[in-house]
Amino acid sequence: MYTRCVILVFVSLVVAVNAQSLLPSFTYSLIVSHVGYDFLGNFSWETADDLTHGRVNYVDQATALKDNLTFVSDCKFVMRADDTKKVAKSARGRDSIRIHSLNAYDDALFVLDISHMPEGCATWPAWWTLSEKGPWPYGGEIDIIEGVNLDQRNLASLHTTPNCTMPKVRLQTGSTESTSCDTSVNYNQGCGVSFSEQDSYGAGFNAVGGGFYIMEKSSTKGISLAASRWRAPLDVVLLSIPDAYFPTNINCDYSKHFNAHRIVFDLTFCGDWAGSEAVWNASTCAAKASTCDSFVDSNPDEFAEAYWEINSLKIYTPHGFLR
Ligand SMILES: *[C@@H]1O[C@H](CO)[C@@H](O)[C@H](O)[C@H]1NC(C)=O
Ligand SMILES: *[C@@H]1O[C@H](CO)[C@@H](O)[C@H](O)[C@H]1NC(C)=O
Ligand SMILES: *[C@@H]1O[C@H](CO)[C@@H](O)[C@H](O)[C@H]1NC(C)=O
Ligand SMILES: CC(=O)N[C@H]1CO[C@H](CO)[C@@H](O)[C@@H]1O
Repeated sequence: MYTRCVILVFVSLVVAVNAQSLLPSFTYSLIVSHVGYDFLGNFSWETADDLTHGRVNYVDQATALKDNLTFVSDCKFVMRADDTKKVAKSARGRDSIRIHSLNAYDDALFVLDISHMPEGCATWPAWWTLSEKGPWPYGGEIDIIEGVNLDQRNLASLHTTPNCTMPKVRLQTGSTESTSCDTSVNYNQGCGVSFSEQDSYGAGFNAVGGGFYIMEKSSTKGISLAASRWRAPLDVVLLSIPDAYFPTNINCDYSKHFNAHRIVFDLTFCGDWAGSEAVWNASTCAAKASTCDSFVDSNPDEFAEAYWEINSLKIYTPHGFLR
């Protein structure tokens, strides 16, 4: 039976320039709309080792479809971790998914509508964008959704070449965690902003049925991010103060640090962040296993909620063309 997808479509997003609003300053036009099957043809499934040392085995598209780690319908695109098998000590890790878009985007507004994001101990999911040209960190990295283990708040960050710093206080509702975006500072911590809402991430976000995540990448204004758990109309979200704002100015000139980006989704386990001894031990997850890796290996059933469920990914550009 064919069911029409319930999706909000903004063919042309016309928002007046407003000094109080950081997000919109153009008339944006929808140029790309990914729903259901579109993801299969427009993204590439990556299988390389995780550079953040995660206990993960990224599988190719055919394997993912065969094992139902990727599930597609007219209205849904699901990417999950395997939650059926134990992982052998000698194996690379738990089966999971990492994909990147075939297209790359300069100035654009990205609107992700999700019903569920991966949650649970050992998980480290991310929705982010990365310079197509690189090599990293040239051209920059923008982490839009990111967190680990049982986190309740989203952490958005930029990672760049040297000479990119952010003011501690700026027009955003989130709190500044670190101000240097330079990857060579603080062991590549990046400049991070923790979202103010509890439930902007993980189990709480899923409990309310998910919502929108929006990122504006603008060479004239910089980078703005917003989350909306209640599916408020998009123009309301866009006219509100963003959760995280990374301005372009003399301390971080956008044109020197960012170029066209691909879109990436991934779900790794443990590794440099979720699995670091200090982070794992500090989390209540440590009561379940002495190390993150051993937790991943022995508890497949704990990964039942480790999945992305995407309703749509829409991309708008200021002038209505790709590049
Ligand atoms: C595959 O995954 C989808 C989405 O989670 C689920 O609805 C479906 O029942 C699964 N199919 C099988 C054969 O397990
Ligand atoms: C960073 O700025 C300093 C001081 O202006 C300059 O000397 C240096 O070359 C810059 N580094 C890069 C990588 O742009
Ligand atoms: C973390 O916990 C493990 C097991 O309880 C312990 O062996 C290790 O020393 C702890 N590490 C840190 C950094 O707290
Ligand atoms: C933006 C983009 O690349 N869209 C393509 C997605 O995949 C379908 C077919 O798989 C193409 O027709 C689109 O052009």
